[in-house]
Amino acid sequence: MLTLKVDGMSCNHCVETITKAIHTVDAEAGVQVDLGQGLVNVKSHAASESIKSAISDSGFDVVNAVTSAMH
Ligand SMILES: [Cu+2]
Repeated sequence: MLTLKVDGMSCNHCVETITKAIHTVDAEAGVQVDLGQGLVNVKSHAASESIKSAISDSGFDVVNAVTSAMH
């Protein structure tokens, strides 16, 4: 599980945009967004760098990776 702090998310449309962006990297990825805390939880085998760039390419700022699980 990768948890990312992402700036700029404000509504469900943002959630949808980010979810779609992550699914272009890994169609099977599990994405869960906490709008209140600005956190995106991603369950995926894709490289975290690929997920981060997909999110920033969709127009949001990835502040940092809060946690990154071991494989
Ligand atoms: Cu929005």
